[in-house]
Amino acid sequence: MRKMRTQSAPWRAAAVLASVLLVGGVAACGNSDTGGGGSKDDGKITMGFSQVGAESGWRTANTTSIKEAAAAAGVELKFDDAQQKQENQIKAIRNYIQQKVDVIAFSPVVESGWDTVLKEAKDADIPVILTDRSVDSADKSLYKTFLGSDFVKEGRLAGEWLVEQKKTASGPVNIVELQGNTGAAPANDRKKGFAEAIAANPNLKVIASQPGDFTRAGGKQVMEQFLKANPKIDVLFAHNDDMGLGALEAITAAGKVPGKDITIITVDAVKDGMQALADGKFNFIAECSPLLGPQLMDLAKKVHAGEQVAPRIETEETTFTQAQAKEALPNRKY
Ligand code: GZL
Repeated sequence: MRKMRTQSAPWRAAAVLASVLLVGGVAACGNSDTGGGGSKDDGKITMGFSQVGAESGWRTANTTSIKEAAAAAGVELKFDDAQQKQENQIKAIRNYIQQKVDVIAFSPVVESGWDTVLKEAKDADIPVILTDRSVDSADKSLYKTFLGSDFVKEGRLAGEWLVEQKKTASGPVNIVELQGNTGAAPANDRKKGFAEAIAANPNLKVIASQPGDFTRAGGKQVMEQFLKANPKIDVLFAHNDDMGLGALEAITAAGKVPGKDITIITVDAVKDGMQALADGKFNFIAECSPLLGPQLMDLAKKVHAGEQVAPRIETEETTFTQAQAKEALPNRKY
């Protein structure tokens, strides 16, 4: 049997280091052969998530839901806040492709301009899930599924409630509208649904409609302009609670009573909005649930495993009057 040559200590250390690096290298190569690249041997999947920003109470609740659900599901989450800029989301998605994550999920800040980067993800064999907001890409193979709300329905429910409330109005009912950020799916679709619904009563007229970017500051600033330019405003339709809450400050500062002098309808039903509704400052809210985290993690595991998933998964939502808000508030999760 050949006598093993004992090596000196430095040579032995070098040999150990070389073997460790070799094994490590094989493991890394092995990972890159598993398609997504992010999978660890422990079976955990890695998700790269690009979030719109932190513009509203809804967004904060949505981020919390995603982070908590990832932890509960054992999904390794890489999270990026795009500060409401599409170029930041595109940069984050490209980073996730470079890092070879297993799944990419994101809430597109606007509907258009995604085809190039989504094609890069497809070419890298990384499945993409759209959550909350959708894109207008004609090529539906660029993403596996959409998980979120029907924004047109939310706008329609808001409009239908107003039509019912104003069915006995004899003269014009002047409506001002605070839109979400320009080009965003919820802004485009809520505007569409609301307009379709109020067409039932020709007395209902949108006399001004501007973006308030889904923020309280934006809602306050634009409402101040509306109040200066329009002596008679009967209704405010805000695409989210936060812009409605910002508008409250402007309405009160103008010496008007919100919820009475000006009927206020919003969307989301976050806690602060529901409190304003229960307090009589808002009149109606169409719910938009931010609690998408658990469903998103289930979908991520399915698409990573190559399972077929439905192309569109809509969340269950309802609406609230002032009385219903008083009743629901104690049990609201967000
Ligand atoms: C809707 C979501 C919207 C919320 C706003 O799903 O994209 O963005 O309605 C949020 O509060 O800013």
